[in-house]
Amino acid sequence: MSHDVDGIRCMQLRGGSSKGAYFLAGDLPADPGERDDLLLRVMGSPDEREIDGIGGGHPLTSKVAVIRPSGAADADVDYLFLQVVPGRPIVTDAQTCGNLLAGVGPFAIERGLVAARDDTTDVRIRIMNPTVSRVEARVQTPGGRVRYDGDTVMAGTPFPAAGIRLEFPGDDAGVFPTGRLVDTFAGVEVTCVNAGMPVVLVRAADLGVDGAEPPAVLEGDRRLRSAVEAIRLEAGPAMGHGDVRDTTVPKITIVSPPRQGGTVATRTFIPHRVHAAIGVLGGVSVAAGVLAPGTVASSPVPAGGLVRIEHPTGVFDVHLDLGGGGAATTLRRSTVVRTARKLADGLVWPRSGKAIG
Ligand code: NQM
Repeated sequence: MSHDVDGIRCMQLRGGSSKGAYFLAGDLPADPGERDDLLLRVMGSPDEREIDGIGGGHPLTSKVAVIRPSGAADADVDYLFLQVVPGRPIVTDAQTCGNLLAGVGPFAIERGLVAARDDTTDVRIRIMNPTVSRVEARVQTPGGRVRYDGDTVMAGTPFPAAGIRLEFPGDDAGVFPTGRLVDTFAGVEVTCVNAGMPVVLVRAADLGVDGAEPPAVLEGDRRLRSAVEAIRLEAGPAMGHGDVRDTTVPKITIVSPPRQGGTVATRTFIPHRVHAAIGVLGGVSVAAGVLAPGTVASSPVPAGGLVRIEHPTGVFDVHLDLGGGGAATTLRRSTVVRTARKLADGLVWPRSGKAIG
């Protein structure tokens, strides 16, 4: 069977505040190089607008989830996230995506990898990207079918849908990968944190911005963009990621005092465009940096560990429990609620492999 002639089975879902193409691993080439070439041609990159593919021309809508039955005894499915970078011939597995993760449970049930049980079905997911490795998704399945409609409103998505609870068990790995609560990179004090997504926290005032600007204003500020990239290029190796020029981690989150009754206000470079909201695991990492004392983002948090993160389109709530202390802080558990929706199911056809003429 030829993928180019016969098409490839694919389901498109909105997962959280992102949108992606979901594939069964068995429907894609096993060789990662061939797979990535095919995905660039399916999504439409390297073209900034992805006009000849199903990608949406923005990192948040140019995402791929690859799912297979799990090889681990304590998981039902394995989830590999691939970021197809619009405008560049890059497909990277350097990070996971907690937003597309919301669609993994529904997809696994729809494709028959997991049987719907009662009114809700728990799907145990092993994440194949670094760094978080396990999550349990609770999907609503009344009458044995995935339910997408509901009343859960999730900032970053205008319409209500059925809530999906994602629970991340913690581990013993420290959340401060440089072993310090504060570092100085490119002359700016930062906190490097990784509670599922590598993130560098920077105070807005230290970058000469207010921190409440719309994403387009921040993206249009060339001075700010180069300051952020200079920090990122120094932070990447210090966080254990090597040269990060061509990859999507770490993210940079600019923090400032809250304006809408939340715990902290954020704007996040992912890492070159500014997020319309905030990533899920990016949010968990920010929350860890806010809850731990002594970082550039530490803020008072009510008992119970609810951190309310303001972002450009609303507020993202993260419940988390930290262990250890100081630079040896660990994540014990975190829980978030997302929604997902099936948008399309069928075949996709890649453009031809001819070079750009
Ligand atoms: O942090 C965007 C998104 C993400 C990642 C990004 C995400 C996460 O919002 O878990 O979800 O940071 O590139 O989809």
